Amino acid sequence: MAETPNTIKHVASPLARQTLLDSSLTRPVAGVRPIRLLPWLQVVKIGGRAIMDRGADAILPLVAELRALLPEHRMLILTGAGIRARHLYGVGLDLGLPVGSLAPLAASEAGQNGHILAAMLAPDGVSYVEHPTIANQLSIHLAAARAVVGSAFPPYHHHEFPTSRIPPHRADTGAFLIADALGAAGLTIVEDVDGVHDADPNGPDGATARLIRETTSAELADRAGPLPFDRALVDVMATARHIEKVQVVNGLKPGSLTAALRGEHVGTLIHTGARRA
Ligand code: GWN
Ligand code: ATP
Repeated sequence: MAETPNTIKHVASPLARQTLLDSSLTRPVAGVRPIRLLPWLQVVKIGGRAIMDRGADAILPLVAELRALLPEHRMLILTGAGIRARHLYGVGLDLGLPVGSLAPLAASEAGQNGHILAAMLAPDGVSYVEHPTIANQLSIHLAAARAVVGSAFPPYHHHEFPTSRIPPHRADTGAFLIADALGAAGLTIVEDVDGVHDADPNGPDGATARLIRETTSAELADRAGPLPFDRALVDVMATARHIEKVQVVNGLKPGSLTAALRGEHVGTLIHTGARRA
């Protein structure tokens, strides 16, 4: 009787016979640059505390600006969590809740701000879309509308890293991770300050704080002191695959976001670790 070849049982894979733990073995396969899924997409992160918590005075002019940008750009607008999450951290930490319990609760506040912003843009065809929709169905939604709104928080939930008691991966990090994963054209972070300063402009040394017009994620990693975004953003910028620079702009100054999306240098430009192909 002829021998039955058993090759059909094997799936050819360059990674089949080696450990995934040795990067010198995986690099020929895993070291290639990923494709850009949505290269025409502009991601815009709107500060929860910096913009949304200020209410109508800050939100309405920004809504008008976003509305005017719709014919020009296709956007994923992501909102941060703001003051309600800070209150939640206070209560939760007082009770001793672990970071993995706090992360999804804070994330829901970012979602609430997104629902508010999307409601204001509803007459323009803009809707809030859920995390799973952003992950899997963004393209069809952006074929139907020029922009959508979502939560900027990453859904790490109970898997949040226990490196600190406050969730280290918050809205700025989440916005960057999704922008880089989608291979978006850019990320603009909308704050209530003109950009990154050498000290907190609203802190004790605020009077002498100077704007840093251009910097790198490596320089920011070496800089002690607070930043206008989560520190984890600096880490994820270092290993970025697509997003080469991020601009931080002042959303309280009308026209700043528009200028940034047109490629003008109006705030702080931060160069990441990603290199042009
Ligand atoms: O609830 O406002 O998405 O888009 O991180 O998870 O905590 O969830 O646990 O699709 O999946 O509160 O319910 O909530 O903000 O995150 O969402 O209305 O499973 O559309 O159900 O990854 O919105 O919410 O908070 O973003 O950031 O139902 Mo909300 Mo958020 Mo809605 Mo979403 Mo989380 Mo879902 Mo989710 Mo949960
Ligand atoms: P979220 O979206 O998570 O609610 P946010 O982006 O709206 O947050 P903050 O996290 O409060 O807002 O960050 C903005 C604030 O960061 C500024 O108002 C400023 O006072 C402060 N800040 C701290 N350090 C700096 C710095 N080095 N340069 C500029 N601003 C800084």
